[in-house]
Amino acid sequence: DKSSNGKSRTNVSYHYNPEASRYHYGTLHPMKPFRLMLTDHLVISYKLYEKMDLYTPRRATKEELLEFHAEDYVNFLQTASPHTKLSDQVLAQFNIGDDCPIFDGMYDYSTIYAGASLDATRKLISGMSDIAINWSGGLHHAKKYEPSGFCYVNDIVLSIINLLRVHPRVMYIDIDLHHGDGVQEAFYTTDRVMTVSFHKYNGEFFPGTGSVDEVGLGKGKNYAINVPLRDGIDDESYTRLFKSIMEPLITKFQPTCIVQQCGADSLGYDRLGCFNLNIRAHGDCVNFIKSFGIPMLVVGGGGYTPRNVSRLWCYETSVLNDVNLDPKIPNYLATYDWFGPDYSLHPQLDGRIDNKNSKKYLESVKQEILEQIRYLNH
Ligand code: ZLV
Ligand code: CA
Ligand code: ZN
Repeated sequence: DKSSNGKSRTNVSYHYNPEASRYHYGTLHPMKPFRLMLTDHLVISYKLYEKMDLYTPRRATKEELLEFHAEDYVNFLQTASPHTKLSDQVLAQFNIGDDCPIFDGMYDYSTIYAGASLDATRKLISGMSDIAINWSGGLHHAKKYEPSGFCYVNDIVLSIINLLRVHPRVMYIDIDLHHGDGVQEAFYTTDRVMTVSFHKYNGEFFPGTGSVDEVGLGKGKNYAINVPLRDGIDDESYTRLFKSIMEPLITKFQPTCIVQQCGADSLGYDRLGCFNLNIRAHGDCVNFIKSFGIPMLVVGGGGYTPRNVSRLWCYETSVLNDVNLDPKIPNYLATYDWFGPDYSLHPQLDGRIDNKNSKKYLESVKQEILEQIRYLNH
C-alpha cells in the first residue's frame, strides 16, 4: 500500500464490538466497560475512522479460549450466573469474589473482548494490518484455571499463542499500573516470548508479583523483565526509563511482532492509581515502540477514571495513525458532557502525588535490567 509520496504506508486497524461496553461488573466495582463507548465516541468525533480499517469482530469461540484456559474453568465461566447459587467451595476454587464477581453476561463479555484481540491478531498474521488496536482487550491477570484482578479470560496470552504460529519471537510490553502477571506466567519458561512490565511494586500492591529478580526459568531465563516502581512517578522519569530499557531490549531480542498493553491506570488522577503520568507521556511510550516499525498488537487494560481512559486511548489511536488532533474535544460528541469543564483532550493530570522514585532508585533499577539484557543470547 503506497501513499501519494510513494512511501509505503502503515496500515492500522481498529477492532471494536460495541456490545463490550454494555456489561456491568456491579455498581461499586471500579471496572467500567462503559469507558469503551466513551473511547469509541472520541475516536469517531475526531474522524479517525478515515485513517484506519474498522472491524466489528465476532466473539471468540469456546475452542479458541481452550488454547490457553482449562476446560473445567471455561465450562464454569460459561454456566455460572448471578441467579444460580454456587457452593463456597466452587466460588473459592475459581477465585470468585469482589474483584472478579459473577455478573450477568460475564462469559459473553469475555468472548467479546477476546474475540476482538484474536481478530486483530488475524489481521497482523495475514499482513493486512501493521498495527491492530483493541481497546477492549488487555486483561493481563487472567490465569489458565481462574480469573484474577477483573480479568476472566487472558486475551493477550491467547493472541500471543496465535502469533507464535508464524512469529519466531514476540515481545510483550505492559505499561498498565499493575504487574502483567498472567502473561508473564504463561510464557515464563520460553525464550520465544519476552515479557516486560512496568508497574507499581512494593511486595503488597496487587497482584504482589513483579520484583526485578523475577527473570524467567529454564530456557526462559532472562526473558521476563520487571520494572518495579514507587508511587508518583512523573512523565520525564517514566519515559526516560522506558526508552533506555526498551531500546537495547528490542535491538537485542529482535522481536518479529510486539504486543503492547496500554493500561490507563498509570495516568495521574486514576481512581485506583498512584502514578503521575500525563496523557502525552503515556502516548510517547506507544509512539516510541511504533518507531521501530515492527508489527504491533495494541490493547487496553486497566483505567478507572473513564473520561481520562477514553482521552488516552483516543490520543493513542491518533499517535498510531500519525495524526495530530486538536486538543479541543469536538462539541458534537454525544458524550461531550463527560469531558467538562475543560473539554480538552489533554487536561493536566500530574502533581497530585509525591514522586517517591529517587534518581538513585531509578538508576539502580535501570542498571540491574541493563545487566540482565547483557545475558541474552539472541
Ligand atoms: O488494571 O476491588 O487488591 C487490569 C488491571 O491490572 C486486590 N485487588 C485484592 C487483593 C485483595 N483484594 C481486594 C479485594 C477488593 C475487591 C474489590 C475494589 C473495589 C473498589 C475499589 C477498588 C478495588 C480494588 N481491587 C482495587 N485494587 C483491587 C485489586 C485488583 C486490581 C486489578 C487491576 C486490574 C484490568
Ligand atoms: Ca504493567
Ligand atoms: Zn491495572
